[in-house]
Amino acid sequence: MNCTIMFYVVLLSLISRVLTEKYAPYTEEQFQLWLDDWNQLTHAEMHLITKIFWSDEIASDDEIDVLESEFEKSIMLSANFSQEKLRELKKFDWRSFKDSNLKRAFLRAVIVIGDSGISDSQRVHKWKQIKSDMNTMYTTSKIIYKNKTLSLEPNLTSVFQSNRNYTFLRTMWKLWRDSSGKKLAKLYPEYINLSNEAVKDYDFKDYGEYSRSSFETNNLPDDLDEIYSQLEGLYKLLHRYVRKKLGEIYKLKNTGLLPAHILGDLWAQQWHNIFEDIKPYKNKTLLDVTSKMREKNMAPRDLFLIAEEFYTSLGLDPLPETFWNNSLFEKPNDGREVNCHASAWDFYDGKDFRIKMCTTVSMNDMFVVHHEMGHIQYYMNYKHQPFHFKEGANPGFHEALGDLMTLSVMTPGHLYKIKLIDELVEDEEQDINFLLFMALRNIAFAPFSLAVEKWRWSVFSGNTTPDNYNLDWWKFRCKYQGLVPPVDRFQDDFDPGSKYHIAAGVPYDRYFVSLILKFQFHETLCKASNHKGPLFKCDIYQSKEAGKKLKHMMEKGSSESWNKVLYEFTDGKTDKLDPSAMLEYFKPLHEWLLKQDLSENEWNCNDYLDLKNNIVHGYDTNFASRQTSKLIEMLAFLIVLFNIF
Ligand code: X8Z
Ligand code: ZN
Repeated sequence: MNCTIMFYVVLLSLISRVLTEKYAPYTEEQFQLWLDDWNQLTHAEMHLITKIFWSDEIASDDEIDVLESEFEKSIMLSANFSQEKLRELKKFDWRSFKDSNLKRAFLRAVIVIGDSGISDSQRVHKWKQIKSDMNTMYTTSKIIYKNKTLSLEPNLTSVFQSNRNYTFLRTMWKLWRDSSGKKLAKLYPEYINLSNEAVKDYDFKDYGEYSRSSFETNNLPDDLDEIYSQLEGLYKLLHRYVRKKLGEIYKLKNTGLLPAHILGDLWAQQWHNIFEDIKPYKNKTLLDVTSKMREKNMAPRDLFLIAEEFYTSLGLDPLPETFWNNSLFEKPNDGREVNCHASAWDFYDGKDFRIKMCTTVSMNDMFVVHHEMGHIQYYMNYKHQPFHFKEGANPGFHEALGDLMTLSVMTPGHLYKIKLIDELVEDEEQDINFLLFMALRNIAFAPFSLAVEKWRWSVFSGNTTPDNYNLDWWKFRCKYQGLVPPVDRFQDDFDPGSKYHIAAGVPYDRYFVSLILKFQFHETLCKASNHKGPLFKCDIYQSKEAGKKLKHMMEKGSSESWNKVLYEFTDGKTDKLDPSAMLEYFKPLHEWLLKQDLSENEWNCNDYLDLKNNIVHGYDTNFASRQTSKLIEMLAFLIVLFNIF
């Protein structure tokens, strides 16, 4: 051993002895001290890191160069700090704690730093680098079509919203996957290995189990399956209705499945953009108020003002001046490469909260703005909590807050109140139209969100190996959503990486949970605001009672178990995720769909999954080859016939 190494070994053992002794004998009282220390340091650390991340996501190339080294330094600093804290944490015997608040604080701390288990600094660095590279690759992906460069936002998003040319959409669908996901394919296996390595230190089986631990149950996959089984009937009816209508438009064949590129969205995750093409009652008023918003010359910032007004009408606090000064509301047109995926930011100083969004003036974006502002409201309301409780009761609560508002804002009654529709027509046909629009957004989203996370859990657990990444992706998407790709997909394609949350490593189970929760919240708040009549007509606008309940829930952050928070919020109705409010909301549509003349939809994914050759057949290729084989059969029959006579 040479002198320098010797020196570091002695130094490290001294440091570790000092640290070990600082909190010894690892009692409950010592844990409180540990928490106080950790909180103070983490707030400061996270404030700095968030500032760097923010600048990295919106800065110009020159600025990025300057930030790069600061960024490198800070991620290593934070990794070392968390690792040291994780080591200390493991020494406390939390099961023997008497104070339940401290027990909970302990479990929250494990969630916050439980993925800091990689001790080799080069490997930590590699993990952070891969994550950052995948994120950058995705957010800077562009496609070239007929010598024109198209970006995801606003170009491709708008193509899928409004273009109805089957083959053009198919081309765009494939080009996006070639230019985004496929490029990430090589990095993903290493990302998975390192993620798993990062959580092994705290006895999590794999990263999927670690990420599920925020939901405080060992049973999340089964729980979600059980909930979905209650929604599946309605989804399948919706699927059959959509297939019938799109079948008429595009002359689709009757396979029970749908091609994934004609549902108004690049990932077929929410289908409301095709509403106008397939709505049952054609002569009813438009539900999409985009044209009205543009007619009124609205600017992106106006959408934020509308959303803020909704929140303050409930008695919640207005946004601070810093929010308006520091947020990014529009895609810069000075050549900067910003990450356009909408997000809300907490800078952990109790003052600075921001939204980053490349807003376009459209109804769709108006709802995204409400969604993001829900995150900001949560941040503002739990700002007094210690760091480990600065989260939603579970991650689904955080996602549900803003979406909950959109259930009110989208009602024709509300849009009329805020002068985005001129005339309010309320009859059964209009109701069915409206509910279909909402089902295309919400019911269609349930199997998508489940498929995404089921795939990722399968990858983390090793059930899905790199060879089968793409094949299994389509297995899940076909099984849950009844969708197949429009063109053949091969082993070297990596379609999951063409979705932001896979490329950026953002969990997706939270959106499924939030989908269920928001209807439970809506039901409770409608009752609190004295709403009479069907749930789908309820608008909680201006209800101070609803606002009070929300504030109370948000202020708790994650300081209590989500079951307890939900129980209190629903006035003792339930402490569980329960889709019955959602089913109640859609009941009139469900009954209407049952009366329609719709063909059965037992879909058979095996027709499209060629396991032997690791190919997922495209909707059209399969059709063509099936047609050819039918033709050959017919010819053979004719030849035989010809020979006989
Ligand atoms: O990513 C988001 C938000 C930010 S948390 C814009 N959402 C998911 C997605 O876009 O896939 C909201 C709905 C689902
Ligand atoms: Zn969100």
